[in-house]
This record gives sequence, structure tokens and C-alpha cells, in this order.
Amino acid sequence: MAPPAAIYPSAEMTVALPTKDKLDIDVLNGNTRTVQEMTGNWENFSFSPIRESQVSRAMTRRYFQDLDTYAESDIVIVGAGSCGLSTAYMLGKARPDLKIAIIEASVSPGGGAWLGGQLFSAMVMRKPADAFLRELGVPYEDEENYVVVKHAALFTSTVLSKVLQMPNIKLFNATAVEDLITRPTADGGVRIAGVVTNWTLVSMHHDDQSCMDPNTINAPVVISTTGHDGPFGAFSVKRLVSMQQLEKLGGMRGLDMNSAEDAIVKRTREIVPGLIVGGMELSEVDGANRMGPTFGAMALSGVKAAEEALRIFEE
Ligand code: 48N
Repeated sequence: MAPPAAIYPSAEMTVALPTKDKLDIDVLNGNTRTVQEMTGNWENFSFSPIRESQVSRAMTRRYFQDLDTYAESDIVIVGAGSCGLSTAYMLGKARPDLKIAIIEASVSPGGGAWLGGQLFSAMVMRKPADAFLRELGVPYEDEENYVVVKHAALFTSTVLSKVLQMPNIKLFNATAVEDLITRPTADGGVRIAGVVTNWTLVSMHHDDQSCMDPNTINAPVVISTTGHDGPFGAFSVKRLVSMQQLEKLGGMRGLDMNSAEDAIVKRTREIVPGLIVGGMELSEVDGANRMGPTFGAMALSGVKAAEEALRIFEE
């Protein structure tokens, strides 16, 4: 039996902000009880009854339905950091007809964008990236040539929340891309045709456990935004080198905000047929400078990566 069709909150069904004496919640799936009715009345309180298997089936039925649905995706985004999430938002909004799978190795999506820099909270974005914040409805303080979001998590949680509410997007977190699916091209190169995945915890133990084969997702377009080099970072571009599709990596250069951010946005592109690279992963390809604790290029690289993907689809 298929799970009940979810009702995705549309604009007129959004929950009104709670006022001090009443939580005005619209009908969502027919539930009309309010939190207000419960406060001050705990002695008669109880949850609706449940059988444990119902919880298990509620999770597993949906997860395996999603694995089946997204086994053939239109676009796969590898890495749900600030660039990957910005890409997903732009694509999900522009093309609600496309099936988009996001593969994120960490349990917690967001990558490096939960804090501004050196564990400080505020996030800086240089103009014109403030346009993306207004698109998302993220408040900021205007400092003339840059803006400041009071906490980086406000940006990341907002774009993540909007992406997760889009019915054509599925986030598979705690899941690592451990290879790329390839097809030969007439000129002896390869076209990327999807990703090879495994639970991240499994990926981390191939050296001490044998025969833990992966799963796959076919997709004509893969967008890799796995960040600069690190335990999992720069995954796809390092794989292109090991499969001799890139001669070598340029390696991320020293910090220079003014050159780094322009370069990352302008060079976000299709590196080999079917694979677009954006965000800090790109700095590893071209040897771009790093920009440090400023995030406008991540957002706008995501905007450009989405545009590059749509160009491929509309070719
Ligand atoms: O946040 P990141 O690392 O990457 P970006 O490019 O979205 O944002 C980069 C940004 O946070 C900076 O580094 C800032 C601007 N600093 C610059 C500087 O000069 O230091 O997100 C990448 C995501 C992470 O969540 C990883 O867990 C994930 O990608 N990831 C993967 N997910 C699935 N499979 C993989 N193989 C994989 N590798 C990384």
C-alpha cells in the first residue's frame, strides 16, 4: 500500500507565525488540534496509540520508495554544502518537473556553512550575492559592499528547508558518492552518466571489511560540489584525474577574496560531458585562490551551476 500522498504546504497553507496567545495553524492533513489546547491540561494528556512496526514501516516504505524513484534521476547533486544547496534551490524552483537527487556524505547537510569563519557565527556575503538572500527571504545587515547574515545557520537552514520542501528533490544524507558512472564517447573520452553510492559509514570501512558493494543512480547530469580537498572533499575532480580524464589538479591557491570569488563563479562549468563542478571543489581543478570566510561565491556558483545544468537539458 503506497504511503498517503503528502500534502506539501503551499503558500496559502503555510503556518502563520505563533502569536503570544494563539498558535494559528491551518488545516494540514486534516489535523486541527492546536498546541494551545494542550497547555495547562497535561493530566489527561496522551499520544495517539502506535505499534512499533508502524514507525518502522513509515520510514522504510518511504525510503525504499525514494530509492526506487530516484534510481533514475534527471540530475544528481553531490554535496549539500552552500553551493550544492543553492544549486538545488535554483533547479528545484526552475524545473519542478525534474527529479533531483542530492547525495550528502555527512549525516548533517550544510557543509562548511553552519558558521562564518573560525567558529564565529556571522556569515558575510559580498554584493551582489545579497540578491540570493532576498530570493530566499534571509534577513541581513547591509554594510555597503557586503552584507552580514547574523548567523550562518540562518542562511543554511533556510535554503535547506526550502529545498527539502520541494516535491521533486530528495536528499540522501549519510550517503557517499564513491564513484562516477561513465559511458565512452566517440572521441575516446567519457560522459558521466550517474553516481555510485554507499552508506558513508560503509565507505569509511572498505579497508577493514570486504565485499561491501555500492548502489547506483543513473542521471544524464551530475553536479559535483564536494568542497575543497579534505577527507571526502574534491571527490569528483580527484576521480577524473584517477580515470585519466583530467591530467592533474591545479590545487587550491592562497587566500585572495577579490580574485577567488569572481573566479569560482565565472568558472563554474561542465568539466567533462555530463559533469558540472562548482563551489570550492572547483578551486582544486583550476588552482583558484581560496576566499576564506565569505560565502557569496558559493551561492552564486550554485546559481551558475543550475544554469549550466539547464543549458544541457535544453540543448
Ligand atoms: O561546504 P562544502 O565543503 O563545499 P561548498 O563548495 O558548498 O562550500 C565551500 C565553503 O564552505 C567554503 O569552504 C568556504 C567558502 N571557505 C573557503 C575557504 O577558502 O576555506 O560542502 C561540501 C559537501 C559537504 O557537506 C561534504 O560532506 C559533501 O559535500 N561531500 C560529499 N557528499 C557525498 N559524496 C562525496 N563523495 C562527498 N564529498 C564531500
